[in-house]
Amino acid sequence: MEINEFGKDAPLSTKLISGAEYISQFIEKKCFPNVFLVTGGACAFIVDAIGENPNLNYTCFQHEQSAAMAADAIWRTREKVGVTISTSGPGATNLITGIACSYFDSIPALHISGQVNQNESREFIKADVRQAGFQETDIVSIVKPITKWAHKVRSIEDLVESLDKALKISMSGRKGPVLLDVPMNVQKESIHLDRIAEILTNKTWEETNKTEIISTNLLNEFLFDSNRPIVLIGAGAGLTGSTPNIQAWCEKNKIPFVTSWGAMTYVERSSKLYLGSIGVYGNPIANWAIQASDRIIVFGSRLDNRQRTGSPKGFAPFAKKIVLDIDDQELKKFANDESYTTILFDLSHVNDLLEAKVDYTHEVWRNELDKIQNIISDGIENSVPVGNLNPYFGMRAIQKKFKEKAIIVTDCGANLCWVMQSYLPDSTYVFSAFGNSPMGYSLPAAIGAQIANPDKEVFCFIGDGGLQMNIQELQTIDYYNLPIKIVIQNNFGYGIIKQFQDSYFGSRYHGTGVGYSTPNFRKIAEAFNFQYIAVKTLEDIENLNLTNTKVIIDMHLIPGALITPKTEMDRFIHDQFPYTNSEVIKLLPYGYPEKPSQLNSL
Ligand SMILES: Cc1ncc(C[n+]2csc(CCOP(=O)(O)OP(=O)(O)O)c2C)c(N)n1
Ligand SMILES: [Mg+2]
Repeated sequence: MEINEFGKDAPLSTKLISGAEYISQFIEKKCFPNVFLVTGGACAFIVDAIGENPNLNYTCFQHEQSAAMAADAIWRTREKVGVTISTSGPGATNLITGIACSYFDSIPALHISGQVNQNESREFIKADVRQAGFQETDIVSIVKPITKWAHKVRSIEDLVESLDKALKISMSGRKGPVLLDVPMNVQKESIHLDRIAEILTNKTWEETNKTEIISTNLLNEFLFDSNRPIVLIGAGAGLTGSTPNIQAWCEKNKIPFVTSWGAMTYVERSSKLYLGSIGVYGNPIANWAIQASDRIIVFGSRLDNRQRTGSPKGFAPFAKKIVLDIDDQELKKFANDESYTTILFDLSHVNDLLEAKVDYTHEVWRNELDKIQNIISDGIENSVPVGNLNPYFGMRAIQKKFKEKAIIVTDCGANLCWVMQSYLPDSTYVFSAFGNSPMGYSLPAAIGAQIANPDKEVFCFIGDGGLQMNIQELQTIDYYNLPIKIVIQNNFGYGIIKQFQDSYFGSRYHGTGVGYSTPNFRKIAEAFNFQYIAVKTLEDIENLNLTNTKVIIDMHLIPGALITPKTEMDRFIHDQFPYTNSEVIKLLPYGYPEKPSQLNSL
């Protein structure tokens, strides 16, 4: 921050500003200039200062959880830091699920909670009581495990230093959300502009980022005797903006590449070398390629158990893997497996590595992959019995309606899988809260995305269950007149859990069919002033005529619509349900183990 930025031309008489005004000016200069909030007594001074700032807007949500999820979507779709303001106690605790979405997916966000006056607080009365001030909650301790930094501000000087520090921490290294808890008396206190400048010049903290110095020849050395290389691109690469360079390097050296779901949006999916996303719900050919590969370069992916399954030993059993990641703790996971080499590396410097020229015979590997692709099925036709609307075909049909550069936000459950397993057009940007995956994320995230990108078309894909988790935000969409297109992938139940119950609980639908119900979405649409369209067939979808207004498209699916393909428990990623591909295992030369228990024989 330029130290004289705050009121540098201000006349002497206005050289004092309050804590609340300072927060408002800081956000105006450093963050996305539309603040997401639900007000309350303990944050009223901040909300007022924001409202009185002609260069800042604010959006009122109906629940703080949604404000946090919408702020998360600002970075994902605009690369500006989203800000929330909430009151103390329940206002702040309501943020938690949204903050966790940002934390697990490495998304910067700044959350500012109001807190009771310091002279009314537990700290002040020096007794270990549960609560002293009305609505006093120790939000800092509560969010510590899901923020990069959470801090209760103790004075206005501390506020000035902490805002600067919080934002820098949020955006540096492996990015993530931060929270500042600001007592009311600090919001009201005044500070001289010269003092602000002084504080920012004499910071008491320092940024540190550790990475290893590595040989530019690293990839060359790793691949020198490889016949079946694969590059796995993770969201860590996407978030550093390095994906186009990595993809260009793959194209130059003809190395097939796959992605995690989180990274799918960052690559050109129409490339012939792109095989799809991997994992439990991955695309079959991408999974097969991983399993057959002999060398895998992993750029910025934590290889969680949705990618490697609960039996990671069965993931790429014939490959040596090299993992480049900015988070040393993530790399520790691989310490006991000698097939992994790990390198602590900031992928924004990835160009240094991409000098490597790889010498291998692409055609042989390509032929093998083509052979597999030609005999396996992608599984999607098995989702529903013929004659019913297939969610995958529905997805393909609705894609044809997307405008160039449309933003697609998807939710959680079967509907998430159906969207992510479909190859979305290159020109679309697609995301979800992949690591935390709370039901109801995509609705407020679509609001954040639409506010941050008013010129783009925003689609919110969501299940009937997920919609009910944040249904109150339909009011926010109506009030701000946002032209969001909501597609309910309505299977009248908690589909993904039912599928799990089919496999392991003899189709006893406790909590998913029994005890779960859906409202009349037509009446819901009417209550919130949405256009409502029910679609029951592919033709209905093809005939959709979407205009620039908000709409709920209620896509009726049969309750038993399945996620196909899916890797079930105790299987490896190439061995997915429905088991139409199992025979192919035998055709391949690599002698795959079929069950984790057979791994020792490898
Ligand atoms: C907040 C939250 N509660 C519970 C879950 C567990 N869960 C995951 S998916 C799911 C069912 C989702 O139903 P729906 O939104 O209709 O999606 P479908 O699987 O039917 O497409 C549940 C209960 C969750 N992910 N998030
Ligand atoms: Mg459902």
